[in-house]
Amino acid sequence: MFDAALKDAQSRVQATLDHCMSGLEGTVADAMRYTCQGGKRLRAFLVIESARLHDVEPSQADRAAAAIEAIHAYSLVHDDLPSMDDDDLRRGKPTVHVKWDEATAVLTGDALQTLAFEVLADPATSPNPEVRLALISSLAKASGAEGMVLGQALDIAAETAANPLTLDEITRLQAGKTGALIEWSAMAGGRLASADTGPLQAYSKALGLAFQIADDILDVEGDEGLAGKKLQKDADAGKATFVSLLGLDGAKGRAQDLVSEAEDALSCYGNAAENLRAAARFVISRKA
Ligand code: GRG
Repeated sequence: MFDAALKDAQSRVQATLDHCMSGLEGTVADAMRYTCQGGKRLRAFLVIESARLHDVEPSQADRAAAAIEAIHAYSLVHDDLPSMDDDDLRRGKPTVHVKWDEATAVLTGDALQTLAFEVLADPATSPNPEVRLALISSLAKASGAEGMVLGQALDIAAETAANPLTLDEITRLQAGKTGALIEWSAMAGGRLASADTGPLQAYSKALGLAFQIADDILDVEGDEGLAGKKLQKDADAGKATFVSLLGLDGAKGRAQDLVSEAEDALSCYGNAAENLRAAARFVISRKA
């Protein structure tokens, strides 16, 4: 059931992204389309499933899902730049600055970011302007200087810090870098329905942290072929991670506890939230 739902989310968000970029021409547009291929589409899945829980019109959920995947794709293109993580491979393909050049990669990330807000601002995302505004302002906050950008800045600063980060500092860094977009995704369905987003927020806070711990575990134990990116980077750079701070078994135990916490947060939805619970289990068992 979860596999089918994830596949469905993947094809729906791809179709929506293709539609939203269909009128664009030129090199940056080509690089945007290239960047928006592949990936697990976990964030799109969270939007679509949280929207389904609240009986939101599927076409509206698909647009919010496309918006978050566009922001996520922008962050990956910029993160891969030589001035940041300097990666050659992403989703099993050459990164944008390798396939094109750095200027194209910067512009592609910029254009994907603005596309996300354009998609949310369109009445096709919600006929209610208050809902559109709530989606736009919460996404700006989640991706900006209090959210993902803050997390990325803390991560870059950690590379030259005199001492390795503590567990609290790593947790704060990751809550921004990875957690903020995951939280936005899982809360989007509630926002689209103008419903209480409390349970989805509790679920997604635990899920986001479990996702990042699993990413640190994959960095140590994963297979580069399956992951589609270079691994062991954190260890090579001598960076503190959940694995270096908790040990491999400690990190696995903490991730498992967070999955249970995420599952429990959805008790008010009963069986209807089974796909979201399965997503929490998937996050720590994934190989990519
Ligand atoms: C450049 C402002 C700015 C932020 C970059 C997302 C990010 C912040 C950096 C990516 C580096 C990284 C490996 C982060 C750890 C977790 C993460 C976000 C992994 C990639 O997300 P997945 O696994 O990727 O959902 P797919 O390809 O499946 O979409």
